[in-house]
Amino acid sequence: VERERTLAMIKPDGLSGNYTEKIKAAILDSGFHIVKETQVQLDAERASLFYAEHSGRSFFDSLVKYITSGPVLAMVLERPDAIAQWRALIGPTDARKAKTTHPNSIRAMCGLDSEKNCVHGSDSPESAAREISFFFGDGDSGCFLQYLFHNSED
Ligand code: YYY
Ligand code: MG
Repeated sequence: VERERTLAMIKPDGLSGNYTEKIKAAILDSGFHIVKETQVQLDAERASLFYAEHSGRSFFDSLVKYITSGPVLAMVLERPDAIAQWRALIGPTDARKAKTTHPNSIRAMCGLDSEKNCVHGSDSPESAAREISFFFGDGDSGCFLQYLFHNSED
């Protein structure tokens, strides 16, 4: 089976709640390799870019506020079928639902509700490629680096 990469992110409540080691243990126990990681503080502009597909949704402003409320830890995970396997490990979007239907999932362990759900996972090969280059790409492909570059010219 071909190896695949996905973008995982521990959200601010996951970091502030000291769940990082538990989440990493679950990742490694499930056969993923952590290929790259970076801890960054997103601002509203970069957070809005990351969640661009949700702009206009009722929860968008609140989501941006939450995801910028503290640093996030982005990781590139690799294993066969990584995208689907990581989605399965984190559980459903609504952490309240996760606690009843997927009690062993990461969102059941450290999430709170449908917004504060402590972790992110790419949902397709296209979003995995976009999200990995958002955090780790260089030059034109990296939104984070592009943003820094943009600002340094002001
Ligand atoms: O991919 P996933 O994170 O499981 O859910 P999405 O439907 O892509 O939504 C992205 C993000 O938006 C979700 O993790 C929390 C937030 N959100 C929300 O605050 N309220 C909702 N009703 C749905 C999503
Ligand atoms: Mg999603």
